[in-house]
Amino acid sequence: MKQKFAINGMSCNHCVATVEKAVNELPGIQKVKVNLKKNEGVVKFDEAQVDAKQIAEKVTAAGFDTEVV
Ligand SMILES: [Cu+2]
Repeated sequence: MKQKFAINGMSCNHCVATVEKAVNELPGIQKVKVNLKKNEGVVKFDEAQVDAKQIAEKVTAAGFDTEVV
């Protein structure tokens, strides 16, 4: 499935890379696209392996406030 997340606190492409790398470490992630200007990320994933809550927790652990939108 595809899920959008609001991600706060990103200020540059390094932050984008940090978020994308962290999310990609989870199982079942198919695609991660983070948009710095919109402060959001769209993640495609296999819901049999991972869920939106786990993805949000991973982003938070990487240092950015996030919520499922
Ligand atoms: Cu940055």
